[in-house]
Amino acid sequence: MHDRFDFLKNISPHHGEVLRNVLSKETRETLAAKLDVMPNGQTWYADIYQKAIYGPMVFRDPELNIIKTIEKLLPNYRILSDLYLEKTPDDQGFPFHTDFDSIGFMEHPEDMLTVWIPLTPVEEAGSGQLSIVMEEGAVRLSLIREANQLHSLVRVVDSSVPAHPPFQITQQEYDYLERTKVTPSLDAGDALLFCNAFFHKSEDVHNGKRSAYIMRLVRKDAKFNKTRLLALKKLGQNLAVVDELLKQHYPDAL
Ligand SMILES: O=C(O)CCC(=O)C(=O)O
Ligand SMILES: [Fe+2]
Repeated sequence: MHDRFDFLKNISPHHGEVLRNVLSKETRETLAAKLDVMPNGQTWYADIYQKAIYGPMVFRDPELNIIKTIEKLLPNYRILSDLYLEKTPDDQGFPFHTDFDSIGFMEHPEDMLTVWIPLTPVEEAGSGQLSIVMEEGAVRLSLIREANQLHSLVRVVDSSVPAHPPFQITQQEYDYLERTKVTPSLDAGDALLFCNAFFHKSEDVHNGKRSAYIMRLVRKDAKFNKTRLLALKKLGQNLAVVDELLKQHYPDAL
């Protein structure tokens, strides 16, 4: 039967999936306690969110059993990095964006998959949900943005590459994204899977605090791009992961 979203399955097979109760109450509480005592990150994320820890790497903590939990749900993927974001009414959060100015090191960026897990329920407007795009037109627009980010990274290490005019979105395109976006309702511990190459945005928080634990997954057979890994290293982005990948795949480049 014809499926309206066949095109999505071919680019990113899990984009838009919602998995219920991925992290139990007990795991969430243990995780939250560990993240609570970690200091706020020193990156620009901390200017945007009340608390933002870039790469706490807590998924490796054996007490949480997160690696096994994810392995069961997504056997073709492995967790590469994580991120913790607390958002309050004072934090604007991210408007529509794609993620490759900080994690643009994949040879096939569309293979990267985020597992976004709210630790507080995000069930209605004002609770800090995450919106994604699923319409083919919106997804293709995302890929123009992605190509733009990857091109900029190549330029960081190869100045002979001419600059491209900055990516800009028109009001019509913005209205289209707003009109067609999908905003799933999630309980604490549920997970939204989305492809980092496609536009997504965080919605407003009206009261209190929304917290989310976010994991970046790659396919187990993923290939990494040397030029862009070196560019991210030069920019100082995501160094824990970038250094690990360089050491593993391109030790000669170090
Ligand atoms: O949780 C948020 O507010 C934004 C998350 C996001 O943009 C991401 O995980 O890439
Ligand atoms: Fe993002």
